Amino acid sequence: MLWNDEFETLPREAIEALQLKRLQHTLERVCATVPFYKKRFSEAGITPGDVRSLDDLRRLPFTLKQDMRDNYPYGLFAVPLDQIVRIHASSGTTGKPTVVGYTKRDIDNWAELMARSFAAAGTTRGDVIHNAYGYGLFTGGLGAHYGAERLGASVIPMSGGNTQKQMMIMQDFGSSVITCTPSYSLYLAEALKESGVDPNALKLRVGILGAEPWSEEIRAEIERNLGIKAIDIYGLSEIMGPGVAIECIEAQHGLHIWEDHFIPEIIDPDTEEVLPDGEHGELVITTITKEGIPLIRYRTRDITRIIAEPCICGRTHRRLERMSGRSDDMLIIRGVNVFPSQIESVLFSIDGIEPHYQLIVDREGTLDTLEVQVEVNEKTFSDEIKKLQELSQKISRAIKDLLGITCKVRLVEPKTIARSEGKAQRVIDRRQQ
Ligand code: DLL
Repeated sequence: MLWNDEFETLPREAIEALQLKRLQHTLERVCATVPFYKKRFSEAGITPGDVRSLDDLRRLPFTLKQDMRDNYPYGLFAVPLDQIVRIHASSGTTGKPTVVGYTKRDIDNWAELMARSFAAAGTTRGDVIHNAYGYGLFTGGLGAHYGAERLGASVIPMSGGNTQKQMMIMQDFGSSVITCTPSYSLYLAEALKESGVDPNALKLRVGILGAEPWSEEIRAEIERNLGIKAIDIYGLSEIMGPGVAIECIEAQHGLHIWEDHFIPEIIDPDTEEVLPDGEHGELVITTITKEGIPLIRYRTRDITRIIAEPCICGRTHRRLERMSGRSDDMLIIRGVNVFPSQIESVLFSIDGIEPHYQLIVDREGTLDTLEVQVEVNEKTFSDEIKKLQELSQKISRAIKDLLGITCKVRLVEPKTIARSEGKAQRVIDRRQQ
């Protein structure tokens, strides 16, 4: 179902004309209001006036996550704080997370695009939307919430966790749509089974799942175990939050990226060359309607390709293929974004251990697990068991404090972790995608 017939079916030339107009306006604005962009553009020898076609976009410099950290917290905002009505931040980092701010109009556009996304996923105002994305600094909860309200559906603001209660509400309130991560939906399916509830007896019919990588195999399992249609939704806090792109229920193949608000490009992550439609590479997004924190050529690090062929649903916005990975080492563990370097900094702040470690990420049942294997030095190794236990508890507590995730710590003898001659293999990800 279309939510906004006019914009969702704009002919290609009209989308591109709108994109160019909005891009030019955004460039003028960021150069006038954000010193970072003014400097970057002048270093690159380009002014907003030089951008006369969409092809000229490739002449502009990229924006990186590091740029957001360097300008923490508000340095990239394009409006004064009194025009910002909401602040979110990316999960998984303390110290310097990436911070984003929304004006009233940004929140309005986000709600609109999420409503559009819900409609594309085949949901309507008649649905009871059980929103199990986390509410808080993470964009999932509030992003889906505002969109579900804009759609006119009945939204249950569940947030994450407390699976027993989720199951009770789901049965008693007649939830027909669930919004959560794919892994949590599998966990719920398992929990329902264990408590003897037949998912087919529930009203549940659609899952709008995202915030972490998943696969066609996992989709099949979710659809089978919960008796629902599972729809892939993509987004990132830097660009807006959930609702940047979503699959339509008609095709369930490729995620329509809302091109009247975002311009996608695919680049080779090494050479930074723009690749033609259809080729795999890193997704780069330019926002063209955002007021609070517009981003120019933001490198998402997500790997995908653009599907330019028309879609059976009639929407004219191009599609992104399901994300197949990342071009950096960021891991997503139970929905939390984790960089191995963050764990490394915890390890290195603790006495008695060597700078050799390995992170083993796995999946037990449907939940991600993290084991941190770290070498202790000779002196520590000869300590009594109790001391070693204290040490491993100290490490796991420090990781929990920093990242909010529980992990298992295994202290190993000196020189047992394989040394490598090239890049160290710090991460072993055994989760099957
Ligand atoms: O995860 C926003 C979101 C919330 C999207 C709810 C969908 C649903 P961040 O916490 O900033 O924002 O994490 C963004 O998560 O760059 C991807 O690497 C990954 N990601 C998000 N959606 C998908 C997806 C939210 N459908 C990062 N498939 C992104 C694969 C995804 N990866």
